[in-house]
Amino acid sequence: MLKPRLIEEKMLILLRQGKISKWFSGIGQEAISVGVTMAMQTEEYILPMHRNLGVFTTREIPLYRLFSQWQGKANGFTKGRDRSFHFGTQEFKIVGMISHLGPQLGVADGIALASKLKNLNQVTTVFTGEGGTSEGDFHEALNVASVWQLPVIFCVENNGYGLSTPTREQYNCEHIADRGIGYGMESHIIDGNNIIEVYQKVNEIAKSIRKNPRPVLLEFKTFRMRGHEEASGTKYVPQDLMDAWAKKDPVENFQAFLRDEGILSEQEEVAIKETIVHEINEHLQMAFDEDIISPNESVELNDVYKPFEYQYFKTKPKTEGIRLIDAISQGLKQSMEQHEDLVIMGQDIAEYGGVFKITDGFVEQFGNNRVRNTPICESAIVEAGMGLSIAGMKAVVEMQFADFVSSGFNPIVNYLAKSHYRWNQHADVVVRMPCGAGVAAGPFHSQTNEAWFTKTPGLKVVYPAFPFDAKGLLATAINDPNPVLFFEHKALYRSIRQEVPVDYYTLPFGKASLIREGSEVTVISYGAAVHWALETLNANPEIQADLIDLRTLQPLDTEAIYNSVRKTGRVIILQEDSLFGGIASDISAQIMENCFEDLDAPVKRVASMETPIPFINQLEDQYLAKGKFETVLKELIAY
Ligand SMILES: Cc1ncc(C[n+]2csc(CCOP(=O)(O)OP(=O)(O)O)c2C)c(N)n1
Repeated sequence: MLKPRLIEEKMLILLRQGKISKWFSGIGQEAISVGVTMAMQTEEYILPMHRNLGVFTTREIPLYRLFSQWQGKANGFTKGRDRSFHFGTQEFKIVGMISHLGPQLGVADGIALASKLKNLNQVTTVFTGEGGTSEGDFHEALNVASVWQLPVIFCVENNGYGLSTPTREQYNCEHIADRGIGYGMESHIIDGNNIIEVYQKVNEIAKSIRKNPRPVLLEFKTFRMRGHEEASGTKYVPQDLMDAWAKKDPVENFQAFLRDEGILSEQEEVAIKETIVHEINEHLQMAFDEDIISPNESVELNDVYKPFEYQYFKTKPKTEGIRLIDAISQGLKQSMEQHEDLVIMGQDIAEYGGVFKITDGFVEQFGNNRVRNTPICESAIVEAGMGLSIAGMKAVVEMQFADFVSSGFNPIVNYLAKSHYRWNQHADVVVRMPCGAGVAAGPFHSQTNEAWFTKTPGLKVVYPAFPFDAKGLLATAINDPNPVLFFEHKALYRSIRQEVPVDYYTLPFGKASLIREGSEVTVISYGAAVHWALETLNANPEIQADLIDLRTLQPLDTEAIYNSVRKTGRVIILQEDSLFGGIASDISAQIMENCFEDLDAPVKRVASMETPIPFINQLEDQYLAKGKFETVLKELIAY
C-alpha cells in the first residue's frame, strides 16, 4: 500500500511540473486495489479502473514501464496511443479500462466464461466505481454473470462521489450490495479502508468461487480523498466528511496497527520507505531518459488490425444449390467444426435455432456451452465476446436484427475496434447482422447500417450478396482475429439460390467480384442492391456495364473499382442505405481523386430516401433506391 501511495505523491509533484498529463488519485483507496490483487492468483485476470494503481504495483509491473506509459513513451503499454491506466497487458493478466467505465464489466464476463468452459477454476475480478454502476453495462454484466453462473468478483468501490456527483444523486438504495438479491447474486459489504478485512474476505470468497463458480458482488465502502482528477479539486466535498475519512486512512492505520503489534519497527519503516523512494526515483529517471516516440504513419496504420494471413482451402468439386440462409448456416456450422474454441452467442439461437433458423440443430451438435442463448443485452454480449478473445477463444455474436446493434454500439466502436491499436490485444469477434429492407418491417427491423461501422478504423465490414460469397466470407471472418461486422440481407435469405461447394472453404477479404462485364459504364454495389442492378441490366440488355459487387466494404477493393472506371469512364454507385454519409459517397470521392481524368461524366450515387424506413410496401418501395436506379443509369449513359 505504501508503494502506490508514494508513487502517487511523486506523480502529484510531476503533474504540477507539467511532466505528466492527467492524474486520477487513488489515495485513501489503496487497501482495495492491493488487498483484492493479493487475493488473486497471478494467472487470474484483473480488470482495474483509473484509481487502482495498487493493482498494477501488486502485480509487480516494473515501475519504469508504468512511468513510460504515463509519459506516452515506448516502454509503456500503448506506444503513446492511450494515456494513464487505459491499457492492458497479457503478461501481467491485467485488462485496463476504456474511458466509458462500464464495458469492462461485460468483458470480465467473457474472460470468466472462457475459464469456466476450460475448467480452469479461476476467478476474474473487475472493478467499477459507484458512478459506473448507473450505466446499463453494469446491469447487463451482472445479469449475464448470474444467469450463466460465471466466476466473477464484481468490486464496486463506493467512494462517495462520481466526479462531483454525491451518491444520493447517483442511486436510490441504501447499499449497492443490496442489488445483489435482484440479480440472484451473493453480495457483501466490506470496509474498503481496512486491508486485513479486504484481503481476508476476498481471499475467502475467491477460494470458494474457484471450487464453486459463481458471481459475487462486493461493495467496498471508502472515500475519494482528492479531486476526480487533480485539476478539478474537491470544493464540493464538505470538510467534515473529509476530516472523518482522513482518520480512516488505510496506510496510516495499518502502519499504526503493525507498530502496535510490534511487527514493524520505526527503523524498518524508514528502510522500507527509502527502498521504495529509491526504486521510484531510479525508474523515473529511466522513463525520463527514454526518447519521445517519433510519429511514423505506416507504423500507426499497421497496428490498427492484427496481421492476418488469409488461408485458402482446397475444396472438393461437389456443389449443391442452396439459399443464402443455408450458406450462412453451413458456413457457421463448418467453422464451429474447424474451431473448437469458437463460441456463438445470441438471443434465441440455441434450441429455438434463432429467429431465422440459421442455428437450427446447432445445440444438438455442439452443445449449450458453445451455442449460447443470451438475455436481451447486446452490449454485455459484445463485451463477453471481447473477453473470450482476451482469453484466447473466438466468438460469433448474432444480432437478432442488425437494427439492435445500436444497443451494443459502444463496445463495438470503442472497445473492439480500438483494442489492437491501443494495446495490441485483438478482438476475435464476428458480429452477424441480419439487415435490410424490402420486407415491410418498418423503421426498426429494416435498416442497413453498415455506414455506422465502415467509418470506424479497426473494424472490418463484410456484405455478401450471394450464397457462395456468404459461406466463404463468413469462414474467413471467423478465421480473421479482428472484429468483423458481417451483414446478411434478410430479403436475400430465402430468395437467392446458387451452386455452392458442400465442403468448408474460405474467400479473401478486399476482393470485389466483377459479375458482369461491359465497356460503357461501371455499376458498383453490394448486398441486395446488386440484385436490383442485375434486374435492371437484364431488362436493358443493350447497356454494356461492368457490375462490381464489392463483397467487403472494409477492406475495400479500390483497385477493382479504379480498373473498371478507367475502362468505362462512367460510374454509378448504388446503395440501399440513405444517401448522406453512406459508403457510396466515399467511393465517389475516391474515384474523383484518383480517376478524374478518366471520367466522361460526373460520378453518380443512387441511394434510398433521407427518411427512416417506412413500414407499408408502397412507402417502402418509394423509399428504396431500387426504383430510381434505371432512370439515373440511363441519364448517365446519355450524358
Ligand atoms: C460513459 C461515460 N460517461 C461519463 C464519463 C466521465 N467520467 C469519467 S469518470 C466519471 C466519474 C466516475 O465515478 P465512479 O464510477 O464513482 O468512479 P470514481 O471516479 O469515483 O472512482 C465520469 C462522470 C465517462 N468517462 N464515460
